[in-house]
Parts: sequence; structure tokens; C-alpha cells
Amino acid sequence: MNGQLFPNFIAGSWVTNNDAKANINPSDLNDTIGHYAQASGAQTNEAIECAATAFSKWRDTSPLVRFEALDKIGSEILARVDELGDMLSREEGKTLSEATAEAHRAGHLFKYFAAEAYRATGEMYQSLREGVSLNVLREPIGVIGVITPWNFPQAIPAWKIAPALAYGNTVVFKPAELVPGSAWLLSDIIARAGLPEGVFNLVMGTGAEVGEVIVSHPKVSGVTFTGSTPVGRKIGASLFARGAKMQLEMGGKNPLIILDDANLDLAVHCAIQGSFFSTGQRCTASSRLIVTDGIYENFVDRMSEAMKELRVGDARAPDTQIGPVASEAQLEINKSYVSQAEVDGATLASRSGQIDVKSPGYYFAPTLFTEVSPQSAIARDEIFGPIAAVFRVPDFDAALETANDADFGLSSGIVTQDAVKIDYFTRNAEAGMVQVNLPTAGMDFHAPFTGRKGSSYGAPEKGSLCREFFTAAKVVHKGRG
Ligand code: UN1
Repeated sequence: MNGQLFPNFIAGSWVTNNDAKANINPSDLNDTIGHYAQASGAQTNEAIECAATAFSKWRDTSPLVRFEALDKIGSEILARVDELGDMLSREEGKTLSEATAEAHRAGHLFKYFAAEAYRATGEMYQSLREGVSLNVLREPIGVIGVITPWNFPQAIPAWKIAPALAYGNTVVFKPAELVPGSAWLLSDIIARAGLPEGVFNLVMGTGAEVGEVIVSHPKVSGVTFTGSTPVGRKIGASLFARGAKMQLEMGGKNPLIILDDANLDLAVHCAIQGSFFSTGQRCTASSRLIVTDGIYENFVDRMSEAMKELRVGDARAPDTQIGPVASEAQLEINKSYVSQAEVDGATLASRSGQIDVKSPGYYFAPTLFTEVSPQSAIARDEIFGPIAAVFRVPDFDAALETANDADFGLSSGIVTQDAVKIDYFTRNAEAGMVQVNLPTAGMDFHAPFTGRKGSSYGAPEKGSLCREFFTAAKVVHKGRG
């Protein structure tokens, strides 16, 4: 076996087994990053049992203890952003600058939630009955299953694990199989922060084995999941059936409206950034560019020109703007959507980008379609690749209607100078997040993250609103003794 073997972290110890999975660099398939132990169902059970035992003590720790642990984790991440960014870029294919920025975001998320440990306040009501006191407490819910995707392998685990611990819960963390390197580095940092045994557990492995145990175990009180809508719905049905809590962040098919009065440079920048950066592998990516008649021709021309300049290459090469697709499976999905779009009668407006690589990897040129039928697969499905569709519409009303015509409702964007239309759009966009004169992706890390329709279910992530998932209310009436 080439490379090091990285174990799981269960019940306060690093444990390995015979089953390990190779982590391969998508920019260079000859580069094996390491081998990562695959937890068995029995090991996952053990992690959950230990997390359940640890909960009875961790829930009652002083906020100061939780602050110090999370702050220490945040400081170490920030001190090691270059190493973390390099691992992320090497295993996922995000460019080095995007990956380092994500590591930075992960460090600050721990710092943010360190301070949230102090703010876990309740409410006091005046009782309707004389001599009775009435308080609403917020209590941690227990063991939280954290199931995360491959596209943000550091920021998303950070924004789920940090609040879980800050509010007094214990954690069983199952990262996506494709990106164990980031998960392992984060877990190593968390493991050295002095948390009591069992408060945090890492169980790398498949959804069928590890994920299944987490979702169905009666001692897992809630699951926070980010991933595709079909998987989220399946997990959600199991969690509902046994009455567990859930926070599900799923797909997107995000629209970016460009109106006649838009600043054309800004519109092209937002569309390129939102559609193609991070190789289009963001649930907040803009995959539907909805453009009004007056600016349509100019926009498509300028967009096609700008696409020719994009430098696609090895994620860690200094001048790369767009790295490879993260996996062979995703590359095949992208290719099949391109073929399907052609079958469905769409016009390939641009398939470009300067791909200059010497190593074998999952490279795919940014792709733009026009004349897309509104009911076709590229118009409706979340592809998760650097593929965007342009829709021509007569006016703002038609643009808004097209934007809202989707099964998803995550991030909705508009580029215009018209304040009245901005206001109308903000109120009528069927989405959890609205971006004005900005790309649809790239959210502030301290703000809530949320969607509507098929995109999200349960309380928002991040920011103060995530407390709704990570704690439960207890309403206390106290009379005179
Ligand atoms: C962002 O655009 O800032 O999986 C983050 C995803 C999202 C995170 C997007 N949950 O792409």
C-alpha cells in the first residue's frame, strides 16, 4: 500500500481496521494522498454509544470550557491554513486560493461558535398566574450525526461540528468518502483540543454502512446533513420515522437574472464566478442565467469571450482558475448532461477554457448552452458541474417567473441598477438567500444559510438561527412551594 494509513477516531482513541480506501488527487490520478480506514457498522455503533455516554457530562460543562476548546481548534486551523488548503485542493480539486480561503473560513467558524457558547440564553415570560415564574430554557439535544459532502470538505464540517459542540451536544462525524484527508486533518485538530472522551468521533466510510447506522441508531437525536436532494429525502424519511430531529441542506438550481440596465462587466463577472468557479460544484452555483432581450446578445457574446480566457488546470498550479471535476463519477454525470442537452435541442454557445495539463485528471471545460427548453434536464436538474444554461426572456416579470420555476429554492440572484425591481425581486424570489449584484455563491460565514422548496428542510445552518436545530426548548412553570 502506498502512503500512510489514517485511522478513525472513536471513543477517544485512534482506531484502524483492515479496510482502507485510497484518496486520489483528481488533478493527477498518479498521486495517492494516503489510505483512510473505513469504519465498520460495529465501530460506528461504538462511537455512538460512547458519544451518548459522554453527552451526560458534556451537556453540563461550563460555557467557558466549550469556548476554550472551540477557540483552540479555530486558532490551530488558522495557524495551519496553508497545509489545510493544500490538502483540500489536492484531494477535491478546488484551486489553491479557493481551498485556502475555505480553510480560513473553517477556522473562523470555530471562533464564531466558540463565542456562541456564551450566548446560549433562554427567555423569561411573565406568567399569567400570580406567583408563578415562567422560563424557556434551551438545552442540547444529545448525540448529533454530522454527514457532510465532498464539495466543501472543511467549511461545512466546521459549520456543523462547531455549533453542535458549542451548545453542549456530542458528535459522530461521517465525512464524504471522496475527501477523507480534510476530515482527518480537522479531526486531528479537534482531537487535540482536550475534549472529554467520546464528545467527538470520526467515522470515515460509506453511506450504506456508516451513514445507515448513524441515521437509524436510536441514540442519535438529530442528524445535520448536506448533500443531494434524493439522499437528503431518503435520510429524512428514516429520521422522521423514528422521531429524530433533522437539518437538511440539499440541492440548488440557482437563477441569476440579468436585466437590460445591468452593468455588463459585472453581469459577466457574476455569471462566470457563480457558474464555473469551484468547477461549478457548489449547491449555490448559478446554473440558470436568465437574461432580458435588450442585453441578451451582448451578454452571450461577452460571456463566451470571457470563457475562452478561463484557465483550467491542476488545482494547485499557481495560475489555475478552475480545477478538475472532483471524481470520475461526477465527470461522467457532466458529460451525460452535455449529450442530453444536445439531444434536447439546446445550442452549445461555448465550450471553452484553456486546458493545459500534463498529468491525467478529471478535466472538463466550462460549458454554456442557449436555446434551452424550460422542461429539459439541463434546465431543471442540479448537475453540480461547470455547465450553465442561458434563458432569453422579454422583461423583468418573465425573468422572475422563470427564476421561480424550479423545484429548488436556495440562492437567487439579480444584476440590475433598478432599486424598485431589486426590492420587488427580494420580496418575491422563492429562495432562502438573495444576492443582488453579486454571484449566487459565496456567502458570509457568520450569517444563516438556508433554502426553500427542495433545497432545505429544518432550521437554517450557521449564524444564530442554527440554534433551533442544535437545542430544544424546555418551558418551565414554577409555582410557590
Ligand atoms: C457558499 O456558496 O458560500 O454545498 C457555500 C454547498 C453549500 C455551501 C455553499 N452548502 O455548496
